[in-house]
Amino acid sequence: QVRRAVCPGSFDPITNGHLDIIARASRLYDEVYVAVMINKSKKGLFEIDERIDLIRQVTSEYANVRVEAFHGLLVDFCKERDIPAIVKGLRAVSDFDYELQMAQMNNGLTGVETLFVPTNPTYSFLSSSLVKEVAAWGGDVSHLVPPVVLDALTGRLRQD
Ligand code: COD
Repeated sequence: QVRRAVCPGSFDPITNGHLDIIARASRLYDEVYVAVMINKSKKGLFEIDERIDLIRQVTSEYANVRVEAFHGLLVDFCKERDIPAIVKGLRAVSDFDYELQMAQMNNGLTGVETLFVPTNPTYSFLSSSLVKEVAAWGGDVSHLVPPVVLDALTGRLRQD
């Protein structure tokens, strides 16, 4: 029996915090899916294909990680691929309330389990939106995202 898990998110763009959770999940499971949510009502800084491309580049050293887009319910993504576990990073108690609601809802829908991994404290204040805001105003985010993501951010923000 292959043990599968999914790390879902928006990843607009992927940060070192996301990457830490994906790397740790890849050591715990045989196959890890990174599921990039397509949200038609919220346009991100990066297109879905760009996000996927960046995630593929920074996870290329993990042979058991695959990256896919999804829309609709996460539980359906899991059901279609026979994935019994969702792995989420917990940054602080502020994440807990909403994450618990989603975990309980998802479990009620299909029985899928959610496992929480405590964030590396180095990244507990880190989110894609803060990275974008700091980078947009010229702040240094080079320690918060992988080098290819930094390049993509710099390129994108220069265009705007
Ligand atoms: N350190 C560690 N982990 C982190 C960090 C960090 N600094 N930052 C983020 N993470 C982890 C968290 O586990 C987080 O949940 C995940 O990475 C993704 O983060 P984001 O910000 O890219 O993505 P979100 O929060 O926008 O993703 C939300 C989901 C896509 C998971 C959620 O909306 C979802 O499942 N949507 C699908 C629709 C659905 O099924 N809805 C019903 C839910 S009950």
